[in-house]
Amino acid sequence: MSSFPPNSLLRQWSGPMTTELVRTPGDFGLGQVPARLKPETVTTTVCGFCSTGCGLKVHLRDGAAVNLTADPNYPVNLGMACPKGWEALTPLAAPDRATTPLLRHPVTGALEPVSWTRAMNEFVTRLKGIQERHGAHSVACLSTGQICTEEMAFAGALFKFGMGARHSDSNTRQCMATAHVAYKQSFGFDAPPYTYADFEESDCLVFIGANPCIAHPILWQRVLRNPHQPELIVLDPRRTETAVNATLHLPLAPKSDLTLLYGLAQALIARGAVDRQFVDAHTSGFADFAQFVAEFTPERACAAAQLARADFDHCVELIATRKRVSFWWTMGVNQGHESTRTAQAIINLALLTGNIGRPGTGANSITGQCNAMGSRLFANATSLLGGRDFAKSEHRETVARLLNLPTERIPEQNSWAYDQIVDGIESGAIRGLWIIATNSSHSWIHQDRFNELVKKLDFLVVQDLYHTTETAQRADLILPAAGWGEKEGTFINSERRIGVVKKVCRAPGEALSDFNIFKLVAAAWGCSEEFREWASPEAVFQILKRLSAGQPCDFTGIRDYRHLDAAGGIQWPYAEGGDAPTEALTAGPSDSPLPTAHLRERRLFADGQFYTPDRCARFLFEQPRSVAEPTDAEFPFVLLTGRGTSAQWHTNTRTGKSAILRKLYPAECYVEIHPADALRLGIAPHTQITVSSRRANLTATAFVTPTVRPGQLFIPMHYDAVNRLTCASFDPHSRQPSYKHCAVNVLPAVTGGASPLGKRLF
Ligand SMILES: Nc1nc2c(c(=O)[nH]1)N[C@H]1C(S)=C(S)[C@@H](COP(=O)(O)OP(=O)(O)OC[C@H]3O[C@@H](n4cnc5c(=O)[nH]c(N)nc54)[C@H](O)[C@@H]3O)O[C@H]1N2
Ligand SMILES: Nc1nc2c(c(=O)[nH]1)N[C@H]1C(S)=C(S)[C@@H](COP(=O)(O)OP(=O)(O)OC[C@H]3O[C@@H](n4cnc5c(=O)[nH]c(N)nc54)[C@H](O)[C@@H]3O)O[C@H]1N2
Ligand code: SF4
Ligand SMILES: [Mo]
Repeated sequence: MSSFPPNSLLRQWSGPMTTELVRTPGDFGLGQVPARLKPETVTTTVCGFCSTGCGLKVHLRDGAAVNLTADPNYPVNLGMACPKGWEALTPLAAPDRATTPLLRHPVTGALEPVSWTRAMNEFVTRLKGIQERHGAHSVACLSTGQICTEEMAFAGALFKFGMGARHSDSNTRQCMATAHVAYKQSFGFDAPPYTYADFEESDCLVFIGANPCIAHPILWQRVLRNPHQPELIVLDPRRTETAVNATLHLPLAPKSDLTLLYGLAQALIARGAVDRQFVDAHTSGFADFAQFVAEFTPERACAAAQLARADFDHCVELIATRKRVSFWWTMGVNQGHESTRTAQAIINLALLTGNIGRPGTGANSITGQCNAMGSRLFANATSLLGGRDFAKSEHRETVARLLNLPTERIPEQNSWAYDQIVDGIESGAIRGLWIIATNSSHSWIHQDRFNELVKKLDFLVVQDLYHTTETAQRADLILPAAGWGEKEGTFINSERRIGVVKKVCRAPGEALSDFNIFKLVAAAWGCSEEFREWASPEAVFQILKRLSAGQPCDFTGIRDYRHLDAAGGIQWPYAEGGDAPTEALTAGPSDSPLPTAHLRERRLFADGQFYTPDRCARFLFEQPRSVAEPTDAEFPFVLLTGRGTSAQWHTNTRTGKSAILRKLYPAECYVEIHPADALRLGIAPHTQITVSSRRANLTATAFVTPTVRPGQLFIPMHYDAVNRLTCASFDPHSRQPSYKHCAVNVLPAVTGGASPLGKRLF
């Protein structure tokens, strides 16, 4: 530790501000000279909440952000932003920001401010001590899809190649693991094929377990710009905001998707809607699939999904007859007990009808967090850097060569998944845990068990913007992080677009960017020599380019941040020597009049060549299975959970800090319950009710509404008690938690009374 000079590093790293990143349009591509900072000027950045990745203009005074507006020139959002985007600067100024490291006092148990030197000293001594006593893999890491790609790559490389540990996963497991595995198995690589122009080019959009009106409002705006009078089919048990706008809403029974989708495939095959030419040339396994789905008759599908036969037939008719059908799925699919096969059942529909690779088509998973796509490719958690495989020796050798590291530094086995890490705490295999930019104590499934288990840890480090999160409050050491807007790097959005985020504010107190925290850790751990090249986010971007070379996600054609900025972000793949992103890259003909933004778009598989060894996409399927916790007499309701409003973000640590956003959603937890159930149980609107599962119960306000069907309840995930109820069950292939199904009961609360707000919620 003696050679470790945090204070000088701190001084060096806390600046400079955004000056070198503020440019006038004349700068772009014309040399590298930064514009002089004017008293009032504007820079661009990408939003740090959802995976839409909207472009924002940040208005600066004296180099610091004073306001922001939606960027009309960014090809993603075309001048629009949702409430979270407009309010993105507010959470940075919250009074509960962590401004110094905080260490739990061994006697009083209080979290007390300490210097970075002390914090790093504790970090290293405690975690190294655990490794010495219990082995290198007894320390685990849970990270995130919400920091920059350069930061997550640094975290993953440092943790595995520097600290010698193996088990790291992230909140992307809760979110995108299913899409990741489904694509990898079906297409040979984790590659969402679409571009956002497809929302406007489709003549039939099928949304499955997705509520973009709330969760991806700007993508929904893109749907509304569609000039083709498209059919909008929504498969969601709830009559969501999106379902209300559908031309056909199929309110399927929760978790009946797989049977229904197989039934749709059977019916499409039976009516001759198969694109034989495409299937023969570009897919494998169709004959087996057709045989497998033969038993999924319309009667069986409708019975399982509790749908009217006429609606089923109408859906088949639309998919069969429309020319450009696109399938979009999100958490209603990914968060299920058989989610990987369900996602692949969607992929199968696109393949068999030849709806892929053309404008307005595709089997399209919409991503969740701002950089979930970055974490899928570069977090070095469950996949080796660049979408590679830890278990393949040639992949390990390539990465070792590119990083100038001995191959032995790279673990030969994959990490445990999130749930296995949690089980590892229970068994005593995991003794130290480093949690970065995720609030597990609120968001993990069967929360009470998680929160009991973390008490068993010898050392828990939490790296967050706020010291008040449910997880930070349980930490032994809190590392104060700079947030979006206070650091630079890149994000990759849902359509594979790499965009630049910039430092437009100074982080409060001694908070450091995650990137600089990893630098401090590397120095304190004694492995900074191995990470000498990882000097700045932009230096790491060059390393990432190298790691992408020759992979499907190759982006070696991007020069640097400046290039990305000038181009309005660039979608991968964009290999060196490839077409310039400002040229027309849309595959296939299009008859729609398009804005210039369209010229900056690209989709995959126009040539029908997939990333599997035989270049064919695979039909993958499996018999449906029953849910982990079916309803019964004691717990007769299905609990659904998900996003509540466009103004709430996950565990609300950020959105809860904005007075404007707080006006846009109910302060207290509420439960959607059908009027027939409310009447039967004597539950009056806006009174308190108790919802109980086998694990816990919570009290919330009854929102009596026919959005849910009888026998179903819905509670938004943003209220912390929700995951006290959920049942820890997982898809066997992706190990993603099944957040959207557990058995519960509901009763008027013992205490009764009106809403704690004393007013109507809606
Ligand atoms: N405002 C806001 N936006 C967000 C987020 C946020 O927290 N707040 N989070 C972001 C993230 S990380 C993600 S992953 C996305 C999530 O985006 P979405 O997946 O669109 O949002 P959810 O509400 O979780 O789930 C979507 C729908 O799945 C339905 N569903 C439940 N069970 C089933 C089922 O068995 N089958 C089918 N077909 N549908 C079912 C639910 O009723 C719900 O309407 O949103 C992103 N955007
Ligand atoms: N019941 C139920 N549970 C769910 C879901 C559901 O639908 N239903 N959805 C799941 C899904 S899809 C997701 S993605 C997860 C999300 O679950 P979480 O990841 O736990 O949710 P967030 O509130 O986004 O937590 C991010 C944390 O990182 C901090 N943070 C933000 N930016 C930075 C940064 O730059 N650096 C650092 N160090 N910290 C930062 C924030 O303050 C916050 O504490 O929840 C899952 N849980
Ligand atoms: S839609 Fe997503 S990316 Fe766009 S402004 Fe809203 S939160 Fe930000
Ligand atoms: Mo997510």
